[in-house]
Amino acid sequence: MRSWQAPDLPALTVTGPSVVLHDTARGDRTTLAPAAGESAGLYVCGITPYDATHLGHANTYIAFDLLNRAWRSAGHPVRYVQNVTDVDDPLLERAERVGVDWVELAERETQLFRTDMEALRVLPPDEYVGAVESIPLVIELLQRLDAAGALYTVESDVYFSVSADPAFGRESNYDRNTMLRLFGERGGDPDRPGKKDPLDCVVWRGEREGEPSWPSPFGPGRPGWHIECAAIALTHLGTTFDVQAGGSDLIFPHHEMCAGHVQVDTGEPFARAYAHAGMVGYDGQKMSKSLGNLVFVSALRNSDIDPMAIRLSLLRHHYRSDWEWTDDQLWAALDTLADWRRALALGAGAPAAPVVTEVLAALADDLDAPRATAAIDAWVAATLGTQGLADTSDPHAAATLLPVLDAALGIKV
Ligand code: 5CA
Ligand code: ZN
Repeated sequence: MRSWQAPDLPALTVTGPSVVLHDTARGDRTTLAPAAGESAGLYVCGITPYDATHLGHANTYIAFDLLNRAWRSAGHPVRYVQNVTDVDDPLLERAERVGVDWVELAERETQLFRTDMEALRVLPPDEYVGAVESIPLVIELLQRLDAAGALYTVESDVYFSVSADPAFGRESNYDRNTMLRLFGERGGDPDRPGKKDPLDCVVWRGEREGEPSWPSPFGPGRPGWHIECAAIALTHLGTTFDVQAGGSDLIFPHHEMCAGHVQVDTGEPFARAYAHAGMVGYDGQKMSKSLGNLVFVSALRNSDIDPMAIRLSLLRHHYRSDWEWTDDQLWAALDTLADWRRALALGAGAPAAPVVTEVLAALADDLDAPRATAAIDAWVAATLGTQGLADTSDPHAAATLLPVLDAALGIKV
């Protein structure tokens, strides 16, 4: 499907350091340095388009936009793939409940997501791929998994046997009780009778009355959730790529199952690293479509809020932390952006070269955007003379900083 419009990406005259990222599977930091001349491969799980785009979504996509940008700053081309879960239970349930056609709902919300991503200056994926259009890829992968003996059926549904995956648990490292609890909470069916292991997941859901379905060698039905991302990543990024990313609610079962499907198919590990953004809360709970405690990016934009202030308010939190949204963070970001603009409009300012070094170093250091934005704040304070004499000793300060703010942080002032 169509991706979205790319923002300009100014070329930098300095090269950033190699990118270090916290890998969920290792439980530790790892250096992501693709071989010279090779692209870095990035898969970020996309939205389920029935209620786009809340600030939790925006936070996750902006987090991994920083990774995309940090790799590019370090001189690596990036191949970026993202899916759209444009057929799945929550989407169908919402469409049914509000009485709209599920295809129309998905298209409308996907389009809204595109315009939100453009406004927030998120670099678009090279391949933006829907679940529905990927059904042939899913079926091919399922046939290979079936040949490997990893599938079985319960009534009309096809299940993946987690015992077929010798490395099951490699990504989340959760104990079995935690897996069982999260599987039940996040779309799994641990209690269904007839399964070989309660953790086995549906990979092909047999046709149900009133639900869309597609023909397959396993009977009419539709793809399960995890097989969708496994098939899309495998097809568009190859057997092993650098990073699979998403919010921390995807650690288990989603990313574990994706890795399991591909491990059984290819005998190779899936992503080299797994990165997870923290959850944004609102009114004391995780911002979620099912709870309905949402702040929409489009609603803020419709209220004349500068999207760069939305982006800045999210960048003030480290991507791995869980935090609570409050409106005053947005007002603070608007004020900060006004100060940044005032200082950068002067042309001359405090020495900019060390700030550039610090911003690129911070972002390469596990995407430390709070540290990067603090470096800009300090430069702005020195330039405006907030705490003493204004420092205008660098005549080209603004011209040096502006492209870095844009290319590395995605903030266009
Ligand atoms: N379509 C699947 C992934 S294949 C899905 O999880 N869609 S989603 O629309 O529910 O979420 C899209 C992304 O936003 C996921 O990475 C999810 O982890 C992230 N996300 C959802 N809610 C929040 C939140 N409150 N805070 C941070 N990230 C969130
Ligand atoms: Zn996914």
